Amino acid sequence: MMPPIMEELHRDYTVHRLYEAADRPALEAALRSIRAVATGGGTGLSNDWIEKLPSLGIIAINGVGTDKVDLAYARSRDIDVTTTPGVLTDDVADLGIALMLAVLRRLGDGDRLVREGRWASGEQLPLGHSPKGKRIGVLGLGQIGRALALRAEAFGMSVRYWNRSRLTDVEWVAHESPADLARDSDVLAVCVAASAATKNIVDASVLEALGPQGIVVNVARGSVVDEDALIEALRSGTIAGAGLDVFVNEPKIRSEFHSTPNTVLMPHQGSATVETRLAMGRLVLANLAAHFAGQKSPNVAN
Ligand code: 8YV
Repeated sequence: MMPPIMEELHRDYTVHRLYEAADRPALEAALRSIRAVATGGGTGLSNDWIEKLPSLGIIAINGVGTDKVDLAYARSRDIDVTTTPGVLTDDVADLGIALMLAVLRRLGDGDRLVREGRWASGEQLPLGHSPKGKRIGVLGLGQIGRALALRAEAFGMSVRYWNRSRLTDVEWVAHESPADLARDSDVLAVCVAASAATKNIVDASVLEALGPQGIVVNVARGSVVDEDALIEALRSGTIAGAGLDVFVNEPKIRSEFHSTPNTVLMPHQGSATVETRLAMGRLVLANLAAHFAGQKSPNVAN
């Protein structure tokens, strides 16, 4: 979390930082008295840790993903799990569009070509592709999926989607399955929340259905895409490319991604802007403050 947020945290609470090795002994001594955990969406808190914290009453996630916390187990121990909804929607959607454009217009390849002096030596970047007139399939039409869909429309794309539950408040074409969606899309934008039900929801059959002109963009979680299948599909030309902000084993991602063609990689930056990280941090502080004031936190997810 950003310095102003950490300052407030330190002002109002006794803070132990798990990620600072020097703090480990103090942390071990304090385990029984720790009443709140602040954590990242990609980090969460394991059940092993929850068991070590008998006084824990709240896990305040600095993010919207709850896949790294066992929500039901936390509830069974009367622990609130809170998130930071709303404030990161636009930035994550922006990054999804940025990744799509980066793949379509070969931003990564072009940047490398210029920097490495290959342009000066006469090498040409192959032509890119226009988003205009293409079909974008949004997998998971929650807040982020909707924001991404609206942006895609501004680029002249037509939107279709798949969502776990039927939606009655949108006019975009709904598809029955992820494979049906992929078959009817040029760009598959993965925005679905990670859970046991959505693990590997983008598998080999979905990538096959997307086809050799198709592009995958993932701003959700690595776990919702079968990475073996994705790497194979990129290598073999089963799909045309991918723009990825999230991976299964972050930050130590599969080394195969270093050499997959037409792939733009980002180190999980969807919500990583100064403005949004401040807004997220403020929500974390608000969730903690309400909890310690004996009130229900505003953004309890379990
Ligand atoms: C953050 C996220 O990168 O919201 C989420 O679930 O993954 C991201 O916003 C992360 O939570 C930072 O702590």
